[in-house]
Amino acid sequence: MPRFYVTTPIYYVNDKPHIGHTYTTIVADILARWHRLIGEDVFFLTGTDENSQKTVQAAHQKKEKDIQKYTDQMSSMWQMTWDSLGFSHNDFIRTTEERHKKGVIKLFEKIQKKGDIYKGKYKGFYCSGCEAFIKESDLARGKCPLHKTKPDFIEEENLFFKLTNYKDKLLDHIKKHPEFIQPETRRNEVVSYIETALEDVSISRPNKGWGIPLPQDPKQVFYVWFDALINYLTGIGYGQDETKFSKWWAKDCPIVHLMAKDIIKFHCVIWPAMLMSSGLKLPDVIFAHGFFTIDEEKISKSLGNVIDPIFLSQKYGIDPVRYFVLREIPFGQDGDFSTKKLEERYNGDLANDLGNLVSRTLTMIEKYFESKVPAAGRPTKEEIETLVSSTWKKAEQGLDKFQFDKVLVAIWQLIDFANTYIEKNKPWELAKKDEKKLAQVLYNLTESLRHIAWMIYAFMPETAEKILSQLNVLESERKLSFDQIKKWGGLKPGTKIKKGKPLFPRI
Ligand code: ME8
Repeated sequence: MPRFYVTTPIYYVNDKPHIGHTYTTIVADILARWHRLIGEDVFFLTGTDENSQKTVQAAHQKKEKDIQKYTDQMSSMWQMTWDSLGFSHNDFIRTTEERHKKGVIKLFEKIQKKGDIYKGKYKGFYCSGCEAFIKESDLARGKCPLHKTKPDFIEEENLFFKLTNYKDKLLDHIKKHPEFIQPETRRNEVVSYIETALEDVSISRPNKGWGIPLPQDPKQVFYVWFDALINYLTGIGYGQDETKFSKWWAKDCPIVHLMAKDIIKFHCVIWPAMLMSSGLKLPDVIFAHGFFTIDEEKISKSLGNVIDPIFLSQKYGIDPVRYFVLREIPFGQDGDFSTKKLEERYNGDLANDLGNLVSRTLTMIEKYFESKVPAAGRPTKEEIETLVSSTWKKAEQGLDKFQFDKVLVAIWQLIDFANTYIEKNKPWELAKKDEKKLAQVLYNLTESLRHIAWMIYAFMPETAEKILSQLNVLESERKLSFDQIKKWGGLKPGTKIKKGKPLFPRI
C-alpha cells in the first residue's frame, strides 16, 4: 500500500494555539485525509516543543515553579484543542517524553561518529523569542526583526555542528529537486542564505536545569532546535521501534513537512544537513506557507487580536473555518483573516451555494419520488457527468501541488453548475409533463451531490459526512476504493434519502 507521512511544526508551549498554528494543522489534516481517501496508508504527526527557555520563562510568569507540571498542563491543552477541532493526527509527540530523548541522543551520536561535531566558542547575539543565534547584520536597529526585542549577547563554550561541510551537498540537492523547498520564493531565499551566510551552528547550550542533557557532559543541554527537529524521527519510532521507523522514513514514502516561512532556515538548511550527516533520507517536500494577519494587523498578544480557534469553531463550526482559510489565501502566500470575510464566504459559498443545492435536491426527491433516489434512464452522457469527472482530475492535480484554493474553486464551479442545472431543467415543471426526464435530472443531481461530498471530504469532513448520511450512503461508501467512489453511477436507485437540517444556517 502506498504510504504518506505529513508533519506540522511542534508548537511551543509558552502560549495557547491561535489561528496561525491552527492553519498549518488544518492543512496537514487535509493532506492526511486526502491521502487516506485515495487509498494510502498515512501517518500525520503533530506535537509540542517543550525544552525551550521560553517554557521556563512562561512558567515563571505564571508563578509555577514546577516547570514539568506547567509543561504537562500546556501540552494537554494543545492536545485537547487539536482533538476538539477534530484533527486526525496519528500521534502527538512531546519533546519531554523519554521516547524523544532517546532518539535525540541516538541521532547526536551518529552525527558525532561521522566527525561533524566539535567544541567551540559562541560569541554573539541570541534571540530567546526565536530561540536562535542571530547575526548582528540580521538585526534591525539592534533588535530582532521578528520579535522587536533586544537579543542577549552571549559568550559560551558549546558543541558545534559542521554545517558548512554540507554547503555543496545542500545546494546540489536543492538544485536537483525543485519540489524540495516550496514555494519558489522560499527556495530562492534558502539558496541565497546557503551561498552567502552559511556558518557552523551551536547544538548545545549551558544546562540551566531544563532541556535534554548531553550524554557525555550533563553541564550542557542540546540546543532546543537541534532537539526539536528530531521529533520528525522520534514521532515515528526512531530509537525505539525500528520497524515502525523504517516504514515511514523510507525512500518510497513521501515525507512532507509543513510550516510557515518563519522557520525555514532550521528546516531547509540545518535539518537536511543533520540528516545527511547521519545517513538518513531527506524529506521530499518542505512547504513553508505565508503569515497570517488579523484585520491587516500582526497576530500578537499585546494587540489583543489572538483568535482562539475553539471560539471560532464554536461560533461558525470548524468546517467553515477550514474552508475559509484554504479558499481565501493561496497556500504559500501571506493572508489576512477577518471574520467579516469569513461570514461573507459562509453565507455565500456555503449557505447559498452548497447548502441550498443539498436542500433543494433532497426536497425534490422527497416531494416527487417519496424520498427514494429515482432510476436514471441514461441515453447520453450528460454534461454534468463529464464535469464531475474533470473536477476529480483537477482535485487530484491541485492537491498534488498544494493548490488548495484552486481545488475549491473547481469544486464550486461544479456546485454552481448543478444549481444552474436545476434552474435550466425546472424539475417543478417536468413533474407535470415528463416524469422520465424528471427522474434523470434528479438522479444526476443526487449523484453529483455524492461526488461533491467526497470531493470536499478532506477540506470539510463533518459536512461531507452529513451529506453522505443524508444520502444514506455514509457507511456503505466508507468501504469503497477511491476508483469506485469516483465512478459515475455509484448511488443506487431506490436508496432512501434522509433530509436533515440545513448544513449552514445563515448568519
Ligand atoms: O517555531 N501565520 O513553534 P511556534 C501563519 N517550536 N502561521 C503561523 C503564524 C501566523 N501568524 N503563527 C504561527 C516553533 N504559525 C518551533 C517549531 S518544529 C521542529 C519547531 C504556525 O509555536 C506556523 O506553522 O512558534 C509557524 O511555522 C509555527 O506556527 C510556529 O510555531
